[in-house]
Amino acid sequence: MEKLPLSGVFLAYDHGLEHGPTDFNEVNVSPKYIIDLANKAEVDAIILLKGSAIHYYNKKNVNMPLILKLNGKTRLYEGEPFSTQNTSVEEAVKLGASAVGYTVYWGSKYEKYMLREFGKIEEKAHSLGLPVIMWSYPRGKNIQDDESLEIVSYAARAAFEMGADIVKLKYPDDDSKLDWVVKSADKTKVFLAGGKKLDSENIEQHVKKAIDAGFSGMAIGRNIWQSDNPVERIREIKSIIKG
Ligand code: FBP
Repeated sequence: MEKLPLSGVFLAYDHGLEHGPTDFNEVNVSPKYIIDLANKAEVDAIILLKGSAIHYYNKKNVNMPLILKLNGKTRLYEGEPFSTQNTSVEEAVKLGASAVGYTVYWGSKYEKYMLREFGKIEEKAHSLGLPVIMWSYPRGKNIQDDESLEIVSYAARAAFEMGADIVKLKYPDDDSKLDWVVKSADKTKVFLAGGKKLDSENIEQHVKKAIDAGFSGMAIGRNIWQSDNPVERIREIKSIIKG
C-alpha cells in the first residue's frame, strides 16, 4: 500500500454521486480521463468512490495513492443532510486504497448517526494503518452560515476530537484568522476544499492565504477538471503548497 502524503493536492472525483453527471462534460464524464489527468499532473492522491475505483484504479497504470470515499448521498435526496456509509474499510484495502474518507454534516438532525459511523471507521482504519480524512461540513437547518469563521473552526476541532488525520474544510468568509482554524484542528492536518468553479486567481489567492496560515494542502475537484487547462492549474497549486 502506497503511503498517503499528509500535504499536497488531492484530486476529488466523487461528484457523480453527490451532484450527478450535471457537473461533467463529454470529456470529464470519463473516470479514465480523470485518472490520466491525475497521473500527468502528479497529484498527491486521488479521491474516488467505489464504482470508479473498481473499474479504473489499477496500480499498473496509476501512480498516485487512492483515497476511497466510504459514504455519500445524491442531490435527489431532500431533507436534513445525511450521508450513509456504502462500503467498508476492508473493501478500501482490497481496492488498494491508502486512506479512507467520510463526510460528516455537523448540526444535521442525523449528526449522531454519521458521528457513530465515523467513529467505527476511524478505529478500523487506524487498526489497519490507514489514515482517515473527514469532509467536515456543518450543514442543515440549524446552521445559518456554514462558512463563518466560528463554524469552520468548530468543524476543524470536531474532526480533531474524532481522530481524523486530515480534515477537509470550506474556506471561511472571514479569512483574517485562518490560523485559528489551524490551531483549532491541533494535530489534524487541514486541507482546503475547492467548491464551485472560481477563476484561477481567486483559487490561488485562497490557497496562498491558507498555506501561509498553516493549512497543509487542498482537496479539489471542479475547479480542476472543469478548467480548460487542468494540468497547469494543479501544477500551480502544487507549487504554492510546496513552495
Ligand atoms: P470540489 O472541489 O469540486 O468542491 O470538490 C470537493 C467536494 O468536497 C467533493 O469531494 C464533493 O463531491 C463535493 O465537494 C461536495 O459538494 P457540496 O458542497 O455541493 O456537497
